[in-house]
Amino acid sequence: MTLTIIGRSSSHFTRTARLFAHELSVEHAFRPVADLTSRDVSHYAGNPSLKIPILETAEGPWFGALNICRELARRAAHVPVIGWPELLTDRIAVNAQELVLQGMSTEVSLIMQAAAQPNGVIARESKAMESLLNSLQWLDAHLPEVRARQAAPGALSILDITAYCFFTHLEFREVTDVRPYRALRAFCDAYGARPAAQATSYRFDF
Ligand SMILES: N[C@@H](CCC(=O)N[C@@H](CS)C(=O)NCC(=O)O)C(=O)O
Repeated sequence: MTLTIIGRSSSHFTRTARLFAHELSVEHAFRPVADLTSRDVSHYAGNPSLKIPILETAEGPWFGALNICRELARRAAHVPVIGWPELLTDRIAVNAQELVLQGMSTEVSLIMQAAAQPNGVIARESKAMESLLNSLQWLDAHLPEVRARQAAPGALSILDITAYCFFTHLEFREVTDVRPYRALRAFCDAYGARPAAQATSYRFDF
């Protein structure tokens, strides 16, 4: 059975898994979920949380972007040095990873809440938005120093991948004006040159 990533080309958690698969040259298919408001578990390859991405394998589904990355690494023929979140020990680096993953989840909540409103507008005055903007400011100030002090320079870093997928998604979904975050922009411009980033650019599947 072909490995299949189920998700959406417009989803940052899906892109994390797909970008990682490309980096590791793991052959896989991609199947988009048509409607993220669906409450039918079968539309999410059996994921009871009704979330994407899912990795479909002969043994069954794997739920969640980072679990998928770990399973892809176990199946890859050649595995580079990988900067997994649990290997980060520096306080600023682990805080950066936390803020990126939490920011991705906060963004999902804002977008899903907006989709449930008749006007479809993102709640810009909400605490969730303030959390997101505070986190972006913090990341803009700290990500460059974290990246400069990486324990394993040149490793395929989950912090880099998730930060890239997170920040570029804010721009893609027009969640906020990203122009003030110059360090994050510079990082994404450089990271976006990677073939795996270019092969997974955001778009709406339907
Ligand atoms: N913990 C999950 C979170 C995945 C997630 O929030 N995915 C979003 C799309 S990027 C989703 O399924 N949204 C639909 C919803 O929240 O109902 C992971 O790490 O993959």
